[in-house]
Amino acid sequence: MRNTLFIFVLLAVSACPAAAADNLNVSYEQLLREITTPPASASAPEAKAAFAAQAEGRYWVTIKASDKRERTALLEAGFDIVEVEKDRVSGIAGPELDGLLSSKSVTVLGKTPLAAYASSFTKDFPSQDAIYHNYQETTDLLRSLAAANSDIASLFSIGKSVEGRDIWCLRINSGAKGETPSSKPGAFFLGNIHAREHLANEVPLLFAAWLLEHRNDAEAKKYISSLDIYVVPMGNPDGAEYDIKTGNYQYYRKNMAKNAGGSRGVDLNRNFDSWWCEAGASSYPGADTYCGPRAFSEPESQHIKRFMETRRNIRTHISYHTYGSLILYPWGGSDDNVPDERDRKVFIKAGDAMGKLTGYYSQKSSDMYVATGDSADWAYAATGAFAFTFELEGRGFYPGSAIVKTSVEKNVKAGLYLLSITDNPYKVI
Ligand code: 0X9
Ligand code: ZN
Repeated sequence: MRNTLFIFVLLAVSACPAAAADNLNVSYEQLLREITTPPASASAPEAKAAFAAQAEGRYWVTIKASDKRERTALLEAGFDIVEVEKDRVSGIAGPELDGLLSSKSVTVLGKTPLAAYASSFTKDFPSQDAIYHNYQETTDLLRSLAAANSDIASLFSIGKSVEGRDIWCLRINSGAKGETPSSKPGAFFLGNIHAREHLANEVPLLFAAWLLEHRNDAEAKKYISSLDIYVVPMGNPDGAEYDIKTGNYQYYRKNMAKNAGGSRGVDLNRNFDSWWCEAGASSYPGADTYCGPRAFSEPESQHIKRFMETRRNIRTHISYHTYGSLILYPWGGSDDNVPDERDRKVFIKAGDAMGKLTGYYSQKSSDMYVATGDSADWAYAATGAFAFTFELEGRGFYPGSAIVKTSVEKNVKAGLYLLSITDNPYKVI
């Protein structure tokens, strides 16, 4: 179904370049329409078997944890916190955590085999979520958008992943193209550095599609002509592909690095050089919060580093994650406030404004838990960009297809707000 759409867009674009903007109108609306009407088909039995094998020995666990210090300690022990409630956290634990779960220091409130837990989501397993964009579909859509808007949009790779996939960046700028520097104020939207957070690809991807479709509306036009806008929707393409490739979700978080000792993956949101691996991260390679052998050990985080360091015009940034309906601002790796009082006020004001537009709750990142090495802390510390982490809405990592339309629409508003302050973020205070 999706392939048909891409072929249509590509044919239409190549056959009639002058009508490209009209075709994109079809494209964006069509994308959202499809999202509300998912195809109904059952998962293949062999895919179910593959998931069962992957889920073997892994559990969905609820543990007592009453404050952020306890939450941080659990992250350090390698527990993959997924949901935070007042007095407890829930998440995924593999066999390596058996010792922790049976120790006296931990109160386990619930423990369900991951396969049984996941089966409650069967109606939204990948065969029914075909409207989400996998890596090839993301690539195709980005290419279509760039081709149909070649006067203001260009596509380039910021570098390759561990497994050699290009990490694509769509740039929207009425003057500079590709990797040519620009002195216009820049905004950088990054998605999906955690593999299983597929909605975090859709939101920036479709925000880019929205901007280009509305390129002639006064507001979008203003930003397109005055700003340097970058969208990297899929920051961890290997992990995102691994998570879906059997047809059943794997609950996979990390990249696909081959670790010493045989395990797979580094948590890219613990691999940045901001108090690297000091808190809320694990140095155990098998853990979901594994920080890697050293800061920036991973090509994906290295590319994001280089990308931002070589574009010092970038003033605002969102890294999209799921889930929690939260807007988080630095610091995440320290209990402290950012030392610059004016900057702190900008974070609070802009976070609250985007909170109103999305219905998300804005707070200092470490108020959830302290976790060092995250990309937003690094981005702010190293480049001065006002860097936010968005935890998009939804119950679970696989919230189904209907949520995409809702989430994209509210995040278009937040994205536009961020663009509106990118020329001078200090104007909000
Ligand atoms: O733990 C993370 O990396 C993010 N949550 S997620 O469920 N998407 O994995 C939150 C990062 C917030 N940053 C800090 N608290 N440092
Ligand atoms: Zn995440």
